[in-house]
Amino acid sequence: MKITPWFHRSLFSLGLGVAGLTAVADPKPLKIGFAQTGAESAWRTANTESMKSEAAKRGIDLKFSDGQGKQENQIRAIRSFVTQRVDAIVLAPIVETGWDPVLREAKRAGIPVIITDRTIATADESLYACFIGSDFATEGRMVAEWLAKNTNGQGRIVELQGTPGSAPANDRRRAFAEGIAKYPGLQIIDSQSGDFRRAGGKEVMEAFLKKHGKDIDIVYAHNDDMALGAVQAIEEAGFKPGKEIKIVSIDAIREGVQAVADGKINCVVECNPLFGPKVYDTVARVLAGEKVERKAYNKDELFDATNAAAALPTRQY
Ligand code: GYE
Repeated sequence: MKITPWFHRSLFSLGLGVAGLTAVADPKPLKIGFAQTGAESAWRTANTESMKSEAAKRGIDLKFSDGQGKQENQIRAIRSFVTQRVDAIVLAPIVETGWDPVLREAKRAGIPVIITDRTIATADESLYACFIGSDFATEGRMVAEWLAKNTNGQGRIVELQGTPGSAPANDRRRAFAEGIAKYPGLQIIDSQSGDFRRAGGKEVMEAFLKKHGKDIDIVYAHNDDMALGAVQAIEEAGFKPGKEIKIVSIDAIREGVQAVADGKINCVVECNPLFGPKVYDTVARVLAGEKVERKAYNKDELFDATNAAAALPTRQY
């Protein structure tokens, strides 16, 4: 077996080192640094809550950093985790590129990095231990298929993109475009970023309505917060969301599923943010030197008028 640099350290953190030989447990809790993107959406709030509450439950000493939507803040946080000599680093990368130098610093310090939520683009796969999150391309494809089925393959679409350069914006955009390409009657007539924020979705939708007016049949939003912002903009412009203008989006936050039950949004594809337990299980396995799945995807469902109301009572976020 190849002994990774973090393997030795982890034995001590888990109380199995020299102390383990004499059956004396190491009381030091596991120290984990988590570099979160920010607080842009309800999805993000639920994700942060899952990571924090699960850490508290397990007695993990969690160093939490809110990147406030900026990659440079996240890079600074990772550097500070390295200086603090945490046992492991969890990163939810705001954008896909630009992580190699700081991940190399973590690697040199022997600290494993677990990428969660959003993927990164790197030529050096040894810079992180594994990825845990959702398959954004599948989500985009599911939305496209639902639309094709429920519109007879007809409609002019405006797209509300997520944060530019982020994996979910890139993948949801590409997979959706590929998905509707088989239906020439479905056309994207405009596409802009609302940065995954409700206010951003509302603002961009207002501009779309000014520019395209009645030409808009469908809104494809990369997340529910922007879809809910679009609902507001559409209502204020005197149109009926969900009827005159169909809306489809991704996340399935409670408010999104509620809007589907209310007939204002037509379909939401789930992107489950509650993977704190899975992340800490995986960190423990990585620290124990076990082999883990390179990319572990959460399973996501779809909600529309047929099942949204029934799902509401058990929605967790
Ligand atoms: O869909 C959006 C959030 O990265 C999957 O980020 C996440 C996305 C999620 O702001 O609401």
